[in-house]
Amino acid sequence: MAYTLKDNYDALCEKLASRNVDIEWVKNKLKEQRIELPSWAVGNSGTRYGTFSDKGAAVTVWDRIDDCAEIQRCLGITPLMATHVCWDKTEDGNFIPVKEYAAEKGMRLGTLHPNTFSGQQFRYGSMCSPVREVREQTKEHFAECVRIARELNCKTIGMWVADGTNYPGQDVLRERKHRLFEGLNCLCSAMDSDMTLLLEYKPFEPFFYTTDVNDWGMSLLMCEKLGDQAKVLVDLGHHVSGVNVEQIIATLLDEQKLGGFHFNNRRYADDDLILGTVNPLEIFMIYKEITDAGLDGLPTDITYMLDQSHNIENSIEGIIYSVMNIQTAFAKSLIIDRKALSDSQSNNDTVLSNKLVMEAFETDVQPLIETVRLELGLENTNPLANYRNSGYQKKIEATRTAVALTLGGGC
Ligand code: LRH
Ligand code: MN
Ligand code: MN
Repeated sequence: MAYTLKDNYDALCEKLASRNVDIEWVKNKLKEQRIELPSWAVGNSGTRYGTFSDKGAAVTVWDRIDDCAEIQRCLGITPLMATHVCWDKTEDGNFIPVKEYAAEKGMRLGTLHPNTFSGQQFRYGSMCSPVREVREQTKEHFAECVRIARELNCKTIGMWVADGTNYPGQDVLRERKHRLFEGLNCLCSAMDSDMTLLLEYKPFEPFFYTTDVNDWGMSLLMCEKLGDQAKVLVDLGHHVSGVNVEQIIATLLDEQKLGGFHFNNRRYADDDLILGTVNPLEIFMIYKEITDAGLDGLPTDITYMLDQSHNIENSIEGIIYSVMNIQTAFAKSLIIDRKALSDSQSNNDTVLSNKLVMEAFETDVQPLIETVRLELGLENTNPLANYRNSGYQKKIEATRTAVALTLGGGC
């Protein structure tokens, strides 16, 4: 006799009740979870050596909205599309029709990303450039971005400062730090009081000797100076090998300075791979820190976003699969026997403490997540299968014309 979802769900609930887990609380948390979809993850993307063309890949901003709406239909927890000012406007530079079309498709526009990397003027950086005119242009761009965010009702601005240098002696590093603050301060001061600046860090690339916002320390330092409206954004791919990201998360949560995430997986550098494929323990432990902080009464108002590049896999499938992995990690973080863990930690019982955390990590939470999906009103319990059976892929392959692939140009 085959077990039904209800059988598996009931068995799981029984197990979790014995572990001091409040199942209704867990389900509510899973229902409230939201992940923003970056417009640039649908469509063709690749490496700096080339891009493989996918049949039916999104070409226009309208295609990207359609794809994000389809992803949301399958998942139910991704109603926001994050935008980039260079890429997500009409041909004549308007944003309002983009917002309106998104709304028609049941989507809202999420975090807005200014541009500091695409354009000839950025050879020596943007706000940190030694060239005064470039710094001024960048500040004007920031004012324009705030105006667009207001128009689109976006409350978060995602700032990746691509600036850096390639050679020792190329520029004066302390002066660059001053220019950085001046530029960010200009952006922050232009923002409305209900807007948040999310400051992303990255150790290297596109520059390789120094990067002006190279790690969480620099991002935190700038955010501290900028005030309450500036918070750190952690892109999981933006660390050198071996860094313990969950400890960074714990520190930022404690300082009330964790603003957002760019989710992806890395093996070597900024690989932008599907989340949960390389290191599922990391994302589980990150969510554990967030859940713990929330239970301790700390604010956990965090913007969660994917930032991936689907090079060989179908983008839509890669995104859906990533979000499913995120749901799994989050669910597992919620079912830790925290009472037993607190006791074992008090007794310095190292082995048992780790075992309790791993027990949650190793629990099959799919019956719980599947039940939540049905309670959210989704058509079925498996978003990936839902997409594969929907006919959407066939439709876009038949209706969209492939474009010639080029490497990125100006904005
Ligand atoms: C930089 C980055 C940043 C950009 C995105 C396209 O590596 O992570 O977030 O906006 O990639
Ligand atoms: Mn990123
Ligand atoms: Mn990146």
